[in-house]
Amino acid sequence: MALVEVQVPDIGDFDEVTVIELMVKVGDTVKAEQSLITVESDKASMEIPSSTAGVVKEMRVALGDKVKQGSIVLVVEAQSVEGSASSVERVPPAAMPQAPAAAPTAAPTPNAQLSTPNPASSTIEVHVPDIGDFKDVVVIEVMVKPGEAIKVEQSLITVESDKASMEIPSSHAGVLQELKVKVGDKVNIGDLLAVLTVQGSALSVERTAAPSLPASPAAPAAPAAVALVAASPVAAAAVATLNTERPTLNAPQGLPHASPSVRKFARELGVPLAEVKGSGLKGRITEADVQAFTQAVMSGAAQTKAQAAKAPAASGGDGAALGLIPWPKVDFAKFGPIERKEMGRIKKISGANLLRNAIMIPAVTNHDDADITDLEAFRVSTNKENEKSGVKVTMLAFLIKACVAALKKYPEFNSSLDGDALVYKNYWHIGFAADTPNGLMVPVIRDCDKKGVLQISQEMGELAKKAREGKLSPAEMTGATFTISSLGGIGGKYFTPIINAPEVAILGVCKSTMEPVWDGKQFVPRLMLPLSLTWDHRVIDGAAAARFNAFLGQILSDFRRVLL
Ligand code: CAO
Repeated sequence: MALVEVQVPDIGDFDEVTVIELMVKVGDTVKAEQSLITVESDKASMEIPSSTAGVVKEMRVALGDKVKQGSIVLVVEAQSVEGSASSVERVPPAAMPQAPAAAPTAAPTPNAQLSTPNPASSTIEVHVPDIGDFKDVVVIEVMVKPGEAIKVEQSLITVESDKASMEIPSSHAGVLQELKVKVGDKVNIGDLLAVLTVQGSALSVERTAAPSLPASPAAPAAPAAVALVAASPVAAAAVATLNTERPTLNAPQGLPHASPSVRKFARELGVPLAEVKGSGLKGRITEADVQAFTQAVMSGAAQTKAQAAKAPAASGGDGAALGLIPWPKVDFAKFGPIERKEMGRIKKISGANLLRNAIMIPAVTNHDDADITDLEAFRVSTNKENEKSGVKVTMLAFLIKACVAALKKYPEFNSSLDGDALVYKNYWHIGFAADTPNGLMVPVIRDCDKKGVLQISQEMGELAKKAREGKLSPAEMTGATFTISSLGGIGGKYFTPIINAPEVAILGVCKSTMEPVWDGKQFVPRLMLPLSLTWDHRVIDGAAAARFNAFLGQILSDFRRVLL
């Protein structure tokens, strides 16, 4: 087994590029051509592959180091090389097809074929320059648009292979007349990129070196002379000297800061890289960052911007997906002192659900009053009798039983929409809204048709306690067929509750009050309970809703009807 020092190969005119990612560590087994590190200039990034298979024994570079051709990247104990363990060979990767070709460094040499009489204006075709062994590189960004004035060396597009990305700058100044490529196109050396209109002759504007390009046909005659000129190849070193004020670790402008392989990985997963937070050097996005982002989105802990636009969050998103005008952005601090507090998890989740239900369900609310004078008297006396048992019978428990009777009589209220079909449920699980310090929760009491008021009261007390303590299990919050939201203990007259999809109706209950009710002969004091029934108009008609409320009222005024 021989120890082999793997060096940075010929990377053209890239001089002193920065190590921005270490892709292997001591002890790793590497294959030939496996990427070892990523290096980056201000215009290109590329991965340096190993020419030797073996086990990494020593890393000779660290993040942030500057390297150039011949720098030793690491020492590998080669698997297939004979020799003593102490012998050290220096082996640069044989060929580095991933590296961009050398930039032209020669002084500008006017291309004779460009010669034209000095016309008032001429056009220049800008072609893909010699980019070394890169084949079918993908255009991942177009940085200019037609009509734009282009400066010499201004980047026109960014291209990317699976191992390197680079910006292709223009070698000429002029106005971009036409762009011949778009994002996603694959380009090769010599492909036409753009047509520029230049003032004066093409020669008069040519200031940078013309890269070695295939010979091209001569331009048509003036005034619209067409000259075939290549864009300057990536020429990191050359470009860097023109842009010394730019930090060397910048990603290509406008692109997330990530290596080509990470970008490819993100593309394959459909991850919007611009939304991924980089944990690497200077915020660089690593493969682990992309994985973590994917996991967060899959688990529902995070949303992509596209998802957020489709399913606006509790705050309302920006409404763009609904074709609405943008949500008003106000600097509240302008008007007085403010304090910003992030909403809790439960509020965010319930907010998003409520918003969807409010937007998607054509909901109507019917208000009615139920005479609960006798029922309340019965409840109070029952509680007095049961004082010692510790179980308090609540009005809500009676309401649940009354609702089950009404749901049985009007089964569409206990159904759910499934496409064009209605699913009728032959079980009666009732959810009740519980106000908790963390936000609104809806525990579910199962099989209310089989349980008495006492048992329902008891279960409700236990579930409400669990809800307030944040201890409800998912099973205790799912499966409801109908929901009751009672504000009776707090106050109010009527309100319009939002249906808890996929249920099709919800009953809102407010505080009962003594009211004068006309009995046909006189006004008598009766305890009246305000009911607000919200229903899904796709499933239920107004008449059915009125009947449901009326039936509920009859039961509550004479609870013996539950038995009928
Ligand atoms: N009219 C008048 N008084 C009522 C009443 C009504 N409809 N319902 C209950 N009360 C009274 C009770 O008599 C009791 O009074 P006492 O303490 O004097 O006995 C008090 O209010 C508390 O009632 P309760 O113990 O029976 O509790 P509850 O059934 O009213 O409420 C629960 C339980 C979990 C529903 C409640 O704690 C809660 O969280 N309510 C809020 C629900 C909510 O937020 N809904 C809105 C959702 S939409 O945003």
